[in-house]
Amino acid sequence: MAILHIITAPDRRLKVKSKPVEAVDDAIRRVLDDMLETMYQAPGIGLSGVQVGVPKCLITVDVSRDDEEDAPLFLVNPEIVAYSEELETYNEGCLSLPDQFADLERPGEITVQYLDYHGAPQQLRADGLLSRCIQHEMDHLKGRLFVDHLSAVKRGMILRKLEKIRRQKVSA
Ligand code: GNR
Ligand code: NI
Repeated sequence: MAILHIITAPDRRLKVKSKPVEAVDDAIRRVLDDMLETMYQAPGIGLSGVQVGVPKCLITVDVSRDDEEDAPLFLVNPEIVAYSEELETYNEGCLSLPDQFADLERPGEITVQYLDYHGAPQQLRADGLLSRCIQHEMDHLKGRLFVDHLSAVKRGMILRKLEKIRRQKVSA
């Protein structure tokens, strides 16, 4: 297992559309294991392949609380097959937009089909934080970040702030 580097915005690699996985083999499982370890270490509740430079349709999620058992979830080639009409608002963050948060409306409940860690087809109905996290990760697979849901003004503010932080780090 290995900790992978998480790409932060602005970076063109975060805009790449991820490719479906052809077979869930040992090489894919190794990437999933590394993604999970990277996500726990960050720490975050979700991670997509594209964020660690692997533009394949791979997602890890764990929305269990600190006082609960770990509940890792691996989603390969996820497809959302149903959305609730009701929208919910949640203050979203992203490991690729460090320390940046914004309220975002999304459908509260989803049904997602995917392949699990063993390549078996699964269907999951999710609400609350799990639904939020899966929708956020699926945006990454389409090359989208949560700031892409905001107005151009708000998005520009966040991205310029991150550019400035990067320039300070490079010159330090
Ligand atoms: O750790 C994360 N927390 C989070 C909080 C609200 C909505 C979405 C997320 S996902 C984020 C990790 C991440 O950036 N995954 O891509
Ligand atoms: Ni994210």
